Amino acid sequence: MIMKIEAITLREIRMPLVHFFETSFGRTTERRILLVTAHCEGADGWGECTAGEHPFFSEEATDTAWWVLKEYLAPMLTGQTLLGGGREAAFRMYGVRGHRMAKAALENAVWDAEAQAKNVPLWKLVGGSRRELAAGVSIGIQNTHEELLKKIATEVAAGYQRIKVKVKPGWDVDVLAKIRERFPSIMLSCDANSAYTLDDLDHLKLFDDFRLLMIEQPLWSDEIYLHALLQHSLATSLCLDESILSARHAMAAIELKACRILNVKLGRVGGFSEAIRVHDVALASEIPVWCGGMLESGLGRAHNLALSTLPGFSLPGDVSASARYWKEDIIEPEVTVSGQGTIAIGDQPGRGYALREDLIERLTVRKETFRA
Ligand code: OSB
Ligand code: MG
Repeated sequence: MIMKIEAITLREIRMPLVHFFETSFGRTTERRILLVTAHCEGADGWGECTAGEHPFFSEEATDTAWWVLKEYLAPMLTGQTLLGGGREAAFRMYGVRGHRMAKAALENAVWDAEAQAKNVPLWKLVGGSRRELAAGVSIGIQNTHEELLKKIATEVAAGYQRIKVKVKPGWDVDVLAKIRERFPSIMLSCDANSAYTLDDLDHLKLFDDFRLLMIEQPLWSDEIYLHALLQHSLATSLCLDESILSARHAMAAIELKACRILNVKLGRVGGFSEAIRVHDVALASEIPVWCGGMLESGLGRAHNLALSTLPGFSLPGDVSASARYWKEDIIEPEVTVSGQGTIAIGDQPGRGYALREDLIERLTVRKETFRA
């Protein structure tokens, strides 16, 4: 199919979170989200940049993404005629090194337009087949243990199939022990966002007492080999998030036995094309994957759901209801989760969730459109 990209719009929206979200690298109370629109002949595709407000999770941030999109990525695609849709968009941005979250926002916008232009659901276009997704939640560090236990109780009662809690030195074994005491049989995992080093080996071995599904990214964000050393010393499975930026990294991690589970994030790996390749590498090695989240608005959420329909996504993802994050989400309908902790995938063409463009306009703090 021939798709001409006539213009590209960048916009930044501000969305306050219903509840602050705290990880080992900091607390977020309001998101500054960069949205990209690819104005194609006959269809507008939208993509969300998952970069955070600060370069703490990765090197990227909302402002670096804006800069690289404006100066480099948008000029590479405006006025261009693409025969290969989203995959070709990724190919054409190859010359810019890194900046994967910025690239993903634009590439995914083209996939979004392609699905509309072809009149097929986005999940089918990316090769998915699952129609009922298992939903999990990621719960941040709270002010007190009691507040965390209360939050877990709420999410378990809502039906969520897996609870993930954030940990860091000083908020870990005591917290996990209390959770296990109160909730002996829930599917539980933890995410350290690189808060430990190998000096913490003996301490990390204590995590083996809590029957965790996994420990996510305990060590350095750019490290694979040392995770392999750690994995050899632990009974609990490791899962890599920050360390996996491409299918090559996934292959290395699997061959080194650095983890037994992989988290796939659209932004972190640079868009749908690479995320599908990461999935394919993992599936071929029988390594289960799940879809990570980055506190996305409904748009990024819808794209995460499409990705999660691929067959290798056999563990509950950080895909959860809009209402956990936003008083009002920018999509219609919002993402909802059943009492059994599942999300139903519809048959509508495109992303399957309409954008509330009036609301988006009201949330917008800056906007720029580029043409060839
Ligand atoms: O490591 O998975 C992570 C949020 C921001 C940055 C990194 C992470 C997270 C989450 C939240 O865990 C997942 C979600 O969107 O619910
Ligand atoms: Mg993580």
